[in-house]
Amino acid sequence: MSDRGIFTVSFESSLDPIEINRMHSWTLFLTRDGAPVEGAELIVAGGMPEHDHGMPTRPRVTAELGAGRYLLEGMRFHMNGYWEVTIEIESGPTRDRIIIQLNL
Ligand SMILES: [Cu+2]
Repeated sequence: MSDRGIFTVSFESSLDPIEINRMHSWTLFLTRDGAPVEGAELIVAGGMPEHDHGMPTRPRVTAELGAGRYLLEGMRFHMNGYWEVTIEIESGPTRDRIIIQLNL
């Protein structure tokens, strides 16, 4: 659930489980009030807050797959530990943010 409670985001990784130092992609699924959201702008950044560093790559949404699904490429985590992946969401006039927490 996003910070303001407007959107939900779930993800599916092309690598499951996620392996350290392997480039992979995610498919993000964006909904609002239970319905898929199309045409949104998603800006993704990640990092390890406890280590004060970001990701070694700059992941980007490269394709909209329809039905609220978005292809996120360039995912790579280079350390084990606690990561946060932050997704800034812009859909029409509505903005919100969601943080996905990962223990790798
Ligand atoms: Cu680290």
